[in-house]
Parts: sequence; structure tokens; C-alpha cells
Amino acid sequence: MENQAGTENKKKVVAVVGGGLVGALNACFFAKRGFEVEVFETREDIRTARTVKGRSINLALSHRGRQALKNVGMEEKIVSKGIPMHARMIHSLSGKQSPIPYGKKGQFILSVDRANLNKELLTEAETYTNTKLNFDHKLQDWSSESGLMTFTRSDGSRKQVQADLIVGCDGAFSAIRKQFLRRSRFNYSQTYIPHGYMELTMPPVNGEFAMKPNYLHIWPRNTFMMIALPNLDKTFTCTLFMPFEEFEKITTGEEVLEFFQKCFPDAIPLIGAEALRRDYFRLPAQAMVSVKCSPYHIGDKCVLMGDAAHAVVPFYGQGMNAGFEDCIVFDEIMDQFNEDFSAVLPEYTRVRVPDDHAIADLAMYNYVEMRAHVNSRWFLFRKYVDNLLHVLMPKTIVPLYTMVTFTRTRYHETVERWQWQNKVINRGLLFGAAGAVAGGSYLLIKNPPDINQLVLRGEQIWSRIVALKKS
Ligand code: FAD
Ligand code: EGU
Repeated sequence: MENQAGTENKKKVVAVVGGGLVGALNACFFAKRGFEVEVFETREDIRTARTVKGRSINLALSHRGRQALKNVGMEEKIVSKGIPMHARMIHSLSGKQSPIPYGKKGQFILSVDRANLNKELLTEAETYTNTKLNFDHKLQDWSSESGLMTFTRSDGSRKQVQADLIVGCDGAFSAIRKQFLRRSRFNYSQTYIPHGYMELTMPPVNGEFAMKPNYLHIWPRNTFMMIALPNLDKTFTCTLFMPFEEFEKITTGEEVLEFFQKCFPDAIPLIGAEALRRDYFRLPAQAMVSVKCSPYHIGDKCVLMGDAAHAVVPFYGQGMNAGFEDCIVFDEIMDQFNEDFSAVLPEYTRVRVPDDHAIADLAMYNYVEMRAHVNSRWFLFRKYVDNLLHVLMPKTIVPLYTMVTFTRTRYHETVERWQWQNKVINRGLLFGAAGAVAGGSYLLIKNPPDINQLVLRGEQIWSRIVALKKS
């Protein structure tokens, strides 16, 4: 049975539209199964092109992404070129640096170079003889009835291609998704947040990293925030997040320095005052969009994955990780349903939509939280409490970021578990308060004011606790 279906599928053509991170990885997954894989990518081959204009220079790779790479035999290759980050380093306004570990010893995330990751994945996809990479192919339009796609090339020519399955991995502004939008009962929402981001490079000092390398450096300043991840060339890529409004207020080099003096004074000598003055105006601040939609498929013809299905704001470091996990989930369902697209695609939508929507919500929630009241002291305090509760009750309380970053717990389950834990914590606080009241009562009884009043209070508190227990 399995063999028969397998042989039948060998001839099927899978078109992966988009040769970014998720598209290139997905090509490996489909090639491994023996499909005839064609990747179509707008850009020139980034492995040979001179100018590589990427989105962000480096990214945090964590467990979900690593598991996906492992499935195509790429984990070691990528991890060996990543820089482990065992902890965050919180920079306070005064310049004090405080580390907060991500987990136990040996638990870390990795700073990886986006361009290198993309190149390695394209090269890996190409090692399969049943894979063809087509660069300078921009998807213009496609038909959801026939699966016929039209591509345009930089010389103005057009090309039409037919495929059995179209996998839309063409990013947050997906051209594949446009056909979905025309259909009835397709849910879609997109939100641009008021913040933009700008990347600045912090050069090495005397041939060494300017700050401790094995950390994710964070400058939390409520509505302003900066993050820095290390690179192999001993630079850091700093990403400044702030409202577009604020970006626009700064119009001269002097104002840039004034702003940094006010918010990130310790970073000025490290980035360099001259570089700062100049680089701030190199590129305009970039926008961040959150996209949610459903379903992810059309019939047995087309499926969306990665940012094309769910662009998330970067405030959980999970966009790529979630997109990579999409590939695992699809692959697992392919096994379950014997590569029958008409069964696999709806199942993929059913299983994956709640999880992708959950991480989109979590990332947006964290954005709102951070910009509202997260300065360095609050960040340190919260992470400290999270970690402390985990140490006290390792089975009961697991910090949300731990479940998200270091496990493959389904994203929607991490949210449910987190809400449940918060209830337990609040209850604990209530018991703590009740204990304090009881202790206080004892002291008062020894020195009685009005005993009836106290009994009444005690009863009220007890009934609150009973009510909570029932809820
Ligand atoms: P993309 O990387 O956007 O690739 C899409 C590809 O499709 C591109 O190569 C594009 O050229 C091509 N394409 C587009 N249109 C067409 C067309 N019409 N025809 C053919 N090809 C087309 N994620 C993390 O996990 N960790 C992080 O630390 C992290 N940090 C981030 C920081 C910032 C500032 C930002 C903005 C994002 C961050 N992300 C992070 C998210 C991550 O960048 C994305 O989730 C990831 O790049 C998605 O990959 P993708 O392949 O789906 O889309
Ligand atoms: C943003 C931009 C710290 C790379 C969320 C943590 C990010 C990254 C955090 C970017 C933060 C924020 C987590 C990781 C990671 C933290 C996380 C955010 C990588 C809750 C290249 N975030 N990011 N949370 O816990 O789980 O350290 O651009 F500042 S990695 Cl916003 Cl774990």
C-alpha cells in the first residue's frame, strides 16, 4: 500500500514559491520524500549575488527551528556556525549589566546569520537531484483551479509553470495569498504596529567583541528598546525599536547622539559616535506587520507556510522558528495521511492554525507589555520571579518563554498552561495574604480590639478562597 502510493507520488511536482528561510527548508523536506521539487524565487541567487539586502542580519534560533533542521540533517551544520546565547544581558540606564540565564546550564539559544542560513539551506536543497532552484522568478499570478502559475523575470519575459502542489513560502506580503483573499470564507487580518526598527552595527574593539558575546543584550526602556545579537565576525547587530513618530523626530546627527545619550548612553562609545551619526540615516526605519489568516490551504492544490501564513512581530524571537516548525508539522501529517494532498492540506490547517495564531498573539502581547512598562528593573524583576517560581515548583510552574523557546509544546497549549499557572500563582498570593491576615489577627487577639470584627473578616477571606477553588 504505502509503496504503491509512494511510487505514484514520486512523479508529483511540488512548486515551492519563495526561496527564503522557510521555502529553502521546505524544499529539503519535499525533496527528501522524492517529489519533483521546483523552487521559484524573485531574487537573484544570494550565494552569488553581490548585494544582499536582507531583512534582519541575524536571528535567534531556538528548539523548534533546530528540530526542523535536524529533520533534514542540517542541525549540526547550522549550530556550528551559530553563537550560543546562554542568558540575556540587561543594560540599565546607568550602564550596569545584569545577566539572567535562559535556563539550566546547557540551555541556550543561538544567534545565526540569516544570509548564511539561507545559503546553506539552498545548497542543501540543491544536493537532491530531484530539486531545481529557479532564481529571478517572480510569481505574478496563479490559478487556484488549474494550479498554473505565471512568473515574470527581470528581462521582462514571462513563464508559465504547472504543479500538483503549490507551497506558498513567499513571506509576509505573499503573492500566493492574494488568491486566497478573493475567496469566500477566508479569514484575514493584518496589523502594522506603531514601532519601526533600525539595525546598527557595533564593531569589534581591538579585534574582540565590544561586549560579552554569549548573551542577547537588551536595553529595555519602555517605548524604546534596543537588542543586540553577536555575529561571527565579532560585531554585534543592534536593533533599535521605537515608534515611527520618534524616528521621524530625529533629523540630524546631533539629535541622534542626544537621543542615545538620553536612552542608551553606554552604547555610544561601543557603536561609535561618528558611525551612529552616519548610520542612523543610511536606511529608513523598517515596518513590522502581524498577519493572521485561515484556512492555510485551497483544496488539494495550495498551502501557505512561514510568514506567508503568519507574520508575527519579532518580540518573541519566534517568526522563523514557527515557520520551520510548520514544515515539521506538515511532514508529520504527510506520514499520517500517506501523502494524500486532499487529506493532508485540510488536516494541516486544522492542526496548525490554532498554534500559529497563538504565537502571533503572544508576540503581540509581549510587544504591548514591553512598550507599556518594561524598563530594566521591571524586566529583571519579572524574569527573576519567573525563574524563582520554576526552581521552587519545577513541575507546576514553567515560565512561558521556556515552553515557547525550549520545547515543542504546541503554542496554543503554552498559552493555556500559562493562563492556568497564573491562576495558581494568584491563588498562592491570596493564600500568602490570608496567612498574613491570620498572623496579624493572632497579634490582635493577644491584644484584642473587637473580636467579632476579626472573625467576620476571616470568614470573608475564606469564602473568597473557596470561591476561587471552585472556579
Ligand atoms: P521570508 O524570509 O520573507 O522569505 C520569503 C521569500 O520569498 C523571499 O526570499 C522573497 O524574495 C520571496 N518572494 C516574495 N515574493 C515572491 C514572489 N512573488 N515570487 C517569488 N518569490 C517571492 N524569527 C526568529 O525565529 N528569530 C528571530 O530572532 C527573529 N528576529 C527577527 C527580527 C526582525 C527585525 C524581523 C523583522 C523578523 C525577525 N524574525 C525572527 C522573523 C523571521 O525573519 C521570519 O519569520 C522569517 O524570515 C520567515 O521566513 P519566510 O521564508 O517565511 O519568509
Ligand atoms: C527581537 C528582535 C527578550 C531578535 C522577548 C526576551 C528578539 C530577538 C523575549 C530580534 C526580549 C523580548 C525571546 C527569546 C527573543 C527574552 C523571548 C526577541 C530575539 C520573551 C534580531 N525573545 N528575541 N522573550 O526572554 O522568549 O530574552 O531581532 F527583549 S529570544 Cl522582546 Cl528566548
